[in-house]
Amino acid sequence: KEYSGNSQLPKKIDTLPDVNLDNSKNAVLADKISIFEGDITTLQVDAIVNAANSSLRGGGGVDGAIHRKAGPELLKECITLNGCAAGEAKVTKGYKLPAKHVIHTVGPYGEKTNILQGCYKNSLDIMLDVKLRTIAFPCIATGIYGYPNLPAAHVASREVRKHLEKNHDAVDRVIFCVFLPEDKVIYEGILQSYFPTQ
Ligand code: AR6
Repeated sequence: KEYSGNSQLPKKIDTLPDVNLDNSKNAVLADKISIFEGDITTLQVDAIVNAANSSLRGGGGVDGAIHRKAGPELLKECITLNGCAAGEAKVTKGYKLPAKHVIHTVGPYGEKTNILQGCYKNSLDIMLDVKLRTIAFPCIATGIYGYPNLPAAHVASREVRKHLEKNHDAVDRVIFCVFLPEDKVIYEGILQSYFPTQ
């Protein structure tokens, strides 16, 4: 699917990453990053991340799609978790999904950067704890919760880069799963600056 143009998109993506890149790791890290455009529930990975709400009882958007595909056993396990605060993350099995696990995280309602950072950091920390090697993230909080797409993509890229700087040996692949054409354009525009290929 090719991007066909949208006048609301930023003309230029010029925010620079504020991580101190360890350039000696660039090639290794860039090799572990992908963009996938489409439905996250089709991905056969160790974990897909769910942009849930604090009840963890399902909802619309990607949350609805994940619960529909996983089947009712997922909701049963989620109910035992007693909810999840914004910025935190909790893991379940994947049930009927091709993904082995679902990491449920709750984005901020509105532009609260530290909470969105927490979503990525805590999801990646769970990945490490549970020894999962492949993970796919949707564009957390940018749908129903209304976080602006471009700043959200910077937060996502920065947190993943920071995590991989320390933990790249434990990670085989991080997939940014974009669902909207404008997010594909945004991630293609900025990932190169966080994950330069040389
Ligand atoms: N695969 C990948 N990405 C998807 C899919 C899919 N199947 N469906 C939608 N997206 P949203 P939020 C994208 O609204 O903003 C729920 O009701 C979507 O285009 O799902 O964190 C929860 O229960 C957007 O880019 O999550 C909460 O109440 C991104 O996923 C609330 O929505 C996130 O959009 C959470 O809102």
